[in-house]
Amino acid sequence: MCSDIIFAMIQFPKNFLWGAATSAYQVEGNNFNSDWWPWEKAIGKQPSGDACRHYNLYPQDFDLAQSLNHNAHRLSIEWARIEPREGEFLQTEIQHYIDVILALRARGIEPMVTLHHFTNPIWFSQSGAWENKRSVERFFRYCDVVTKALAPYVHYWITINEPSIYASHSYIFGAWPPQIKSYWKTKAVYDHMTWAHIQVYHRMHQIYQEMKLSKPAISIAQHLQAVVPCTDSLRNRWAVKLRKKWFHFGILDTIARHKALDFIGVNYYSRQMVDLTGWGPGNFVHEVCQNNHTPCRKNSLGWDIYPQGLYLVLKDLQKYNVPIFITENGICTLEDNERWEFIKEHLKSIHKAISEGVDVQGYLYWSLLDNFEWAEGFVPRFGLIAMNYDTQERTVRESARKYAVVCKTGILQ
Ligand code: GCO
Repeated sequence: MCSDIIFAMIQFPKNFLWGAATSAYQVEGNNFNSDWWPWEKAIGKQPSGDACRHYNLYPQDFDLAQSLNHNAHRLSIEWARIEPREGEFLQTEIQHYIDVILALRARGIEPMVTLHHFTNPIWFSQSGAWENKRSVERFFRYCDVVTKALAPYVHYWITINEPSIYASHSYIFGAWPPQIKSYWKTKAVYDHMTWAHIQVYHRMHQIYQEMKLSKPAISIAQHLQAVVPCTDSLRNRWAVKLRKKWFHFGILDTIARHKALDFIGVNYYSRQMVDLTGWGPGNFVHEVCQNNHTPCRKNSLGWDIYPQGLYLVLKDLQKYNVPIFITENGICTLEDNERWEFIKEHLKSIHKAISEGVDVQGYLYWSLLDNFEWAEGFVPRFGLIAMNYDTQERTVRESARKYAVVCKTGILQ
């Protein structure tokens, strides 16, 4: 059995942030200046098309979030809308995102804004994307423009979402654009993203200072899995150690060393079972055991549901001594009661970490709405709110109503 955690009193700290997360490309629709747009069509996957038409329907979606007692919401800005051609910044699009953020604030919902969530402008991709070392200054310039415009309205920022997932899916597994398989390129991409975060972080703080605004809180959203060895063999122990170093702590250590980490954004979904069958680099970097040694429930994409792993991850992060926000945690399923179970069990795991001194300050469920799940298209259903993509009709799920009680009271019954 995967879930075996039992607790008595489940009360979360005062001022805890409660809400959900989305990303622009996955919900807005019609992001035709982004690199995923031509790629979806080229590979013949389900295209993102109108998605949830959130670009226009955001007031209605935020009304729903408000009615569900959310006091925080994570969203992202689509770089390709702001800068569709290199160096050309569109004031109308910047204003759009100001309006979006003000719409949240008007509903008493604290925004957390992500500047890069997997997609790039087409021009940026055509000039080598993150492989090119000029990516750092290009991203810096975009962030500079956006921060100057949005600083008065935003406190919490994520510069880059899941650098390790972007780098590995695009450059190790070749599953996402530009579909390359090269360890060297992966390393270059990862290094450029790390360096970009550090530079942008310091520039953003400087902008807030120049504008005489109180200090913002800036981080990355880090994808973290519970890395669990199937046996205690030397090979497995090494693999766990190396993977945690490469994919979990490496980037956090570097940005903490450069004093560019105000909090940690944790995206947690699942565990990874480690049972290596060889000593090759591929075994160490990404071999995942398929033998189901300790079976547990799975989501509709086949990912193990492993709530106690979130506790383990949080304990591992305690050493950084900064606040932690769960910036994503969610389940895709067609059985909504599984969603509520999932949320409940993960909240228990978070509470256990809090009761042991881990400074978790918020929980943002992935996702507010069913949405475009990248290469998987619209099939996986992660939303608190169900989408009918034919009619664009939204339906609040029962799990969302149960979660709303926790959002309101800070108590998990
Ligand atoms: C990610 C992304 C989201 C996904 C979510 C479910 O973290 O991978 O931030 O865009 O949709 O994680 O897979």
